[in-house]
Amino acid sequence: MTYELYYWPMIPGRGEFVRLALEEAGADYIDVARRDGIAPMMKLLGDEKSARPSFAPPFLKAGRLMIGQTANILLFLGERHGLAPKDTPGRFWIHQLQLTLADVVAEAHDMHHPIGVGSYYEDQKPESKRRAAEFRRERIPKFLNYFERVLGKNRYFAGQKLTYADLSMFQVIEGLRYALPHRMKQLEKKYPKLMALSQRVKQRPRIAAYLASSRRISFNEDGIFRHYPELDS
Ligand SMILES: N[C@@H](CCC(=O)N[C@@H](CS)C(=O)NCC(=O)O)C(=O)O
Repeated sequence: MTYELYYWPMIPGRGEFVRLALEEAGADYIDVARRDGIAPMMKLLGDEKSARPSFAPPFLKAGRLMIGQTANILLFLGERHGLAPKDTPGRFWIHQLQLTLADVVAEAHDMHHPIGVGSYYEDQKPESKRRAAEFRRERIPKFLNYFERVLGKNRYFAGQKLTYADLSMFQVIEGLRYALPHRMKQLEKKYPKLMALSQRVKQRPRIAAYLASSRRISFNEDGIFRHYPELDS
């Protein structure tokens, strides 16, 4: 089956967590908006006849199924493609980690949009500076301490076998490195296990091939992880 991924075509954003899972699975998929523009995606978002419309991208079409919310899509793909544990505690544990990573993503976004998603960064710069200072000082270490602790001596979060949460952890670390290179340089040595995990993910054959391909979209200042030097002081 060919999956259809619907996400904004110019940014890695939340769609990237889904792309990484599809790539690692070797799944056949179309990144619809990158191929056809955003019109089909907007049409589905506004489709009055759809019984289960998504509120926002990303969403995935899998045959007759339409699934929205990043963590929900990954729960689905993880089960289908062996990217999640099969036992119930394991499945919910990995889903829990994914939701916690989604919290990091939301806070990374709020660093440059602390007042409102509908306003430009340029119109909320003083507030962004305050928000970013707290994110750098308190929140990143709190999140990374947690992930380092729960990874423990494991190769991957669920043990020996890679799951979608490991792929997402890699993407979050890459995003933080892009957005806050100065701060991450200070912090990285405190998280050797997470850094090793990230490296392991990066070197997986399918991921390495994907990262080197034109399918991988670079981080940029329209996305979630943005580099504004003034927020990384
Ligand atoms: N919780 C959702 C968030 C989805 C989301 O915020 N999507 C963004 C792009 S990353 C969007 O297009 N939002 C439009 C809006 O909120 O109006 C998820 O994890 O998928």
